[in-house]
Amino acid sequence: MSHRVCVRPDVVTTTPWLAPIVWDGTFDQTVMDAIYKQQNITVATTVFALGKYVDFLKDFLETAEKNFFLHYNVHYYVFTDRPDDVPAVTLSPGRKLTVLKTASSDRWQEITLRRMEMIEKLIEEHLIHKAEYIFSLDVDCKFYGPWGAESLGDIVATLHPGYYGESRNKFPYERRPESQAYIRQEEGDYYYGGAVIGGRVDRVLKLTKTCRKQLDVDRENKIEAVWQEESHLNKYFLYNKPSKVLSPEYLWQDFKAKPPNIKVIRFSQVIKNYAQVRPNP
Ligand code: UD2
Repeated sequence: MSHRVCVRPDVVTTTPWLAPIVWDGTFDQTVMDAIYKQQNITVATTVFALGKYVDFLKDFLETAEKNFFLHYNVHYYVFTDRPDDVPAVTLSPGRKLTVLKTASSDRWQEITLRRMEMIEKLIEEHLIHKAEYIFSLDVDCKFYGPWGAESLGDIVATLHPGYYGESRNKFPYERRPESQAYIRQEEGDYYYGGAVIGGRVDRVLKLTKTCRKQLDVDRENKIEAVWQEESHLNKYFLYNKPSKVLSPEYLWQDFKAKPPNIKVIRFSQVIKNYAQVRPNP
């Protein structure tokens, strides 16, 4: 790769605070691996599969084993209320899976937003000295392309595929001042997806702790942000800018056609029947 030419003139590759936005062609995989391989890092990966979402695990894990941090130490942590239904997927050397029995809920909103406190606890009680990096990923997704060390950074956000390139007034931020997730009309940089969060474990601990506290305050005030923990995540990133931003190559949606500026889809939400998989409407 030449270091003199702009390799992706068709997309924005840097945020206004000079964090890289990762697109295919903007990084050299060999250099990335040379940096991180010598550190012998472990990438903890949390995935929640409660209720019928346990059915998404097989494809998620099988495709992860073909694409996600190949030849690195990866430790999956599967939170589920149905441990017996976790599929047996053969893992490559250096890769582990731990099942964590988790209480269910009859509200999907509660399931998605409680991920913050569960990740916070997992890091505090277990991961802080066991892994260097962590990713929290939605389970109703598949890997279609390589995802590796180029995605690592202190604190990593992902552009939501539904809103990248949109103007700020279209972002579905929480607009009620009563919620801790409130963002004013004239604020906000991007709309980030709740499906992919990553970074160094201590930095993700700070993120999950802060969001969990804000969610607690909202709960006391009997208000639930429009997109649950995703709204609080967007508020967090407004004041704590991500050090690296992943392009929608890292969070696509199967129902969307691939535009020319998406050269490779790495991870994508599968098409699901919400009425069938969620515990409540
Ligand atoms: C969006 C976000 C999601 C989350 C949610 C907020 C993207 C692409 N998706 O997706 O990350 O922020 O809005 O409400 O950014 N889950 C279960 N069992 C359930 C319900 C959910 O295990 O019964 C888990 C599962 O890991 C799932 C995740 O929670 O992947 C997110 O839930 P969703 O996929 O139903 O949320 P969705 O599609 O509205």
